[in-house]
Amino acid sequence: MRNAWSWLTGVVGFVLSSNLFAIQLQPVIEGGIIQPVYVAQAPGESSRHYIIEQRGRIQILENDALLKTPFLNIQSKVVSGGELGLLSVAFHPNFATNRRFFVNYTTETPRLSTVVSEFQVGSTVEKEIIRINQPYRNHNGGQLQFGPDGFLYIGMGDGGDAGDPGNRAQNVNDLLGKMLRVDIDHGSPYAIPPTNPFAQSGGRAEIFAWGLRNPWRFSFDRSNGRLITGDVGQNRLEEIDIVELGKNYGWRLMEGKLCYNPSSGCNPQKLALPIHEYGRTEGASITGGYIYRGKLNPELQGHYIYGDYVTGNLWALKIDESAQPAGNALLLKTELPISSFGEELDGEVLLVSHDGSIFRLVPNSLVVGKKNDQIRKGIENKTVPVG
Ligand SMILES: [Ca+2]
Repeated sequence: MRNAWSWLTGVVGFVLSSNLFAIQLQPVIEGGIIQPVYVAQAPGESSRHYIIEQRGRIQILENDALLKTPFLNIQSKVVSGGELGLLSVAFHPNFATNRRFFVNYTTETPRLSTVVSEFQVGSTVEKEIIRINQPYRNHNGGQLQFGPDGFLYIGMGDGGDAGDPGNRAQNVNDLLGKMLRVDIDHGSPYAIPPTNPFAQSGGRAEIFAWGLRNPWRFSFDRSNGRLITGDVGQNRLEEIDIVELGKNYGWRLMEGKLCYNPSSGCNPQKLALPIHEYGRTEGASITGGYIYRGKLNPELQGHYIYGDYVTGNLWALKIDESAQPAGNALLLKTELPISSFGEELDGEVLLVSHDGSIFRLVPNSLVVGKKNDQIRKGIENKTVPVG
């Protein structure tokens, strides 16, 4: 489907000057998918992309064509809309042989809840891993990822509404507002990794870290195993956190590096503060991405690619060897509703636009000839060097 001409004319966004980051968005798919919220590849399947539609389907894009039959259709179980829906998929590290995969969705049957379930290719049997009641319709987290330790990580938001009225994120006896970690290869339906901070006592054994507001999207750096999340803010600050075992990321005591509740005099001493934050002039809802480890954009090596759902800004935050931020750069003002990012098997990073498109980050230098006439969104030249 994609020939050389369509590849060239299909590139949206261009950069007028040669610059440290000359990045554009190359369409992977435009149209045929409804409200995509995630894209993933499965181990060993480089020609396939699994596209998660919020309403409750997973479509397969194979060699640039959508397959007629969805990979999964659980629309009858899923309540969708706003922050609800089928929110992500994670393939078992041994998927190529065991065919096991996991999904995270919200349901209203019998009551509003997050469900993480396991399926196996070729079977319609659903094995429920965990079900967590949701007090409100927003802040459901939704990301699943397997860590380098082989455990399944589950991002849980504070359950809503605004300001975490039940103070759930700070309550270690509640699974909301947490990063959870479970071992789905042992136990039934799972075992607790023995190094989880409350594996023995003191709180819910599934907790890996807490004090999160809504870790909508998180990922692992494939180079060093670091867990990095965007945490969606309340009224003032969007933040990026490096999430480590047993740490408290502050919410609702703090929003970013500011006191939230109490509004002054909060004590940050025992809290882990974000490595980066931004305010309302830049965006209003962070979408966490991936540390870039691909080949197409060598200048992005080691940068955390992330964006904002509301403004469409796309950034790269350099993170150094000691996990410290080393410069943030605005790559593009896309004006796209950036619902997610995805990482391909070869490390390239994809951007998911909620309005029905998926793009790959590619360098400007790959484009030859005249500037393309299919720029849809008025993407500006706003790349700036790291500084
Ligand atoms: Ca925080």
